[in-house]
Amino acid sequence: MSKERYIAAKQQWAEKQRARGITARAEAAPDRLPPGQKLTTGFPVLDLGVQPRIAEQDWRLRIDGLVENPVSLTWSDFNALPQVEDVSDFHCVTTWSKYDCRWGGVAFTTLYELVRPSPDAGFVYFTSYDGYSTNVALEKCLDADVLVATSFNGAPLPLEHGGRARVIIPKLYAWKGAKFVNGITFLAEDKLGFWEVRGYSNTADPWTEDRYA
Ligand SMILES: Nc1nc2c(c(=O)[nH]1)N[C@H]1C(S)=C(S)[C@@H](COP(=O)(O)O)O[C@H]1N2
Ligand SMILES: [Mo]
Repeated sequence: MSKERYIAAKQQWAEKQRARGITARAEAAPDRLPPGQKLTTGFPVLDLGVQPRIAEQDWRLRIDGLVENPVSLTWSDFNALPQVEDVSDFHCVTTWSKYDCRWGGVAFTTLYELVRPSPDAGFVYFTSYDGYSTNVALEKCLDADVLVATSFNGAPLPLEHGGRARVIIPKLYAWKGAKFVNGITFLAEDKLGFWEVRGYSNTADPWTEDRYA
């Protein structure tokens, strides 16, 4: 299952790059703004009241759980991985959306390839330097637009938006993307994250207004 998703994600990536050259997406496209959302041109900041500033030499991204090759990546290890850019829309459950966010970093599929999850892994649990956590079904992470991002619109990711690195999962509400990420754990069973234990939806699909459980 995961393997097929992973291959499909790689194909989607190639198709998206090609499609971008042919047509720019229309702002007014009726299928672009999910129900109940309002478009913003600013970029609101949502956090738990702390923005942990991690020195380059202290930063780590641990990827573990049901994997053949657990890693603890340093900042230079991370930046030596293949880098990609992707433009996507951002939907916060508090009803604002922002179009055309240009994120740069490492594709989730690259990290998946690196650690080699076991066939039993079906869920991913993300943790952060500010104590935040969130959980996502593995298949939702294997889309080509899911990144661990370290840049935004061509500049290093600002601290308030989750620098040094944050997760971006454009097809889900933005709380599923951990800012200040420091851990990615592959699990056989789902484990609820910070907002999920507080009543937010586990699946978080903006298109069905799947906001609260
Ligand atoms: N570590 C961490 N990640 C987080 C949050 C947080 O409080 N801490 N808030 C989430 C929520 S609710 C949203 S809407 C987005 C906000 O990202 P932004 O501050 O860049 O707009 O980050 C998500 N990731
Ligand atoms: Mo949010």
